[in-house]
Amino acid sequence: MLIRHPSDIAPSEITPREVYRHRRAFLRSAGLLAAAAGAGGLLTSTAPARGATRLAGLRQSPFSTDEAQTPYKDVTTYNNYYEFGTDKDEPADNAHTLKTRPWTIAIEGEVRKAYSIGVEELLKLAPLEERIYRMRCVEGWSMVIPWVGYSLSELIKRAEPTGNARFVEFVTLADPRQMPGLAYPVLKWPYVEGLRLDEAMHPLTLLCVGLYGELLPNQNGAPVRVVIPWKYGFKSGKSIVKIRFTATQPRTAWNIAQPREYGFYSNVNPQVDHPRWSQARERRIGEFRKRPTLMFNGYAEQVASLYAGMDLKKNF
Ligand SMILES: Nc1nc2c(c(=O)[nH]1)N[C@H]1C(S)=C(S)[C@@H](COP(=O)(O)O)O[C@H]1N2
Ligand SMILES: [Mo]
Repeated sequence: MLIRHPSDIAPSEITPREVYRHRRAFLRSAGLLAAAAGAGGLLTSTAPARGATRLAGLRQSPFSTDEAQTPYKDVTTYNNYYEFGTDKDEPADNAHTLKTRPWTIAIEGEVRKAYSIGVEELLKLAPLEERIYRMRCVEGWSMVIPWVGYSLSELIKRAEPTGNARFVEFVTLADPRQMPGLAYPVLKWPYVEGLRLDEAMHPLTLLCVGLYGELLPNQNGAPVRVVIPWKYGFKSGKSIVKIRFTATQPRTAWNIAQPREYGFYSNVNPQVDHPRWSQARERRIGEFRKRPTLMFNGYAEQVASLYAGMDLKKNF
């Protein structure tokens, strides 16, 4: 088998024929896994219905937008989660093989108190809030999603980062038995993302465990992901297993794949085009006419000060 180095293959190079072949492989492995899981597997092969575990007593957040929310159906069937396939509908079809319990996140690196925390404990670490955020994908579409979670800073402060900690790396699950997409070198697995420590500590940065008042569906990154609403969607890593504090800037999956196209910061910026397309406008899912993209995705008032004095064209 010819193994191409991940940096040699950009997602844009994947031809429809290759995608088709990959999809057949996905269906085959997903089918086997569904059968092994018993009758439950039969029910999960279609698009999800609402009915995941409801999260009670959510606080409303002052950070929420009052814009119209993207329908649940679109939020949960139009996804990027390449570990389950590169087509938008594949994560919803395939992610039922993701096993989200038990689940622990390891918090380590430049911290005084490294610790591991299970997902049940994580759900109780701080009061859960509903945060209705605008989300902007680098591909040019956007959604408004009622996430559930609390500020990531709650988790970080318990670790007591040392004076050397300047960045945070998010490592996500990479298990080929659960994730058929790992068979293809579309990205360097595991999918890794990162933030500067002050970005990670910003109150808008959400440790996310749910949406639409329920636990996260697998295709949206169950059981726990981050959501950084002023950055392009790919910064918001799904199904996180490790949070590592570092002195140096982490290498990230998209930056490794295409360094000219995806920088470390990836702040939503209508004035900085992607090398292959404009970022000035976006299509809100469900709308026909494109709307202008806002600086920092409309969160400039809250986050612009993080980048004071920085050249945002260089630090794209
Ligand atoms: N592990 C992992 N996280 C990921 C991705 C991925 O492929 N793998 N895709 C990213 C991209 S490009 C986007 S736009 C968002 C989409 O999140 P959503 O499907 O919940 O809207 O997830 C991000 N997080
Ligand atoms: Mo994205």
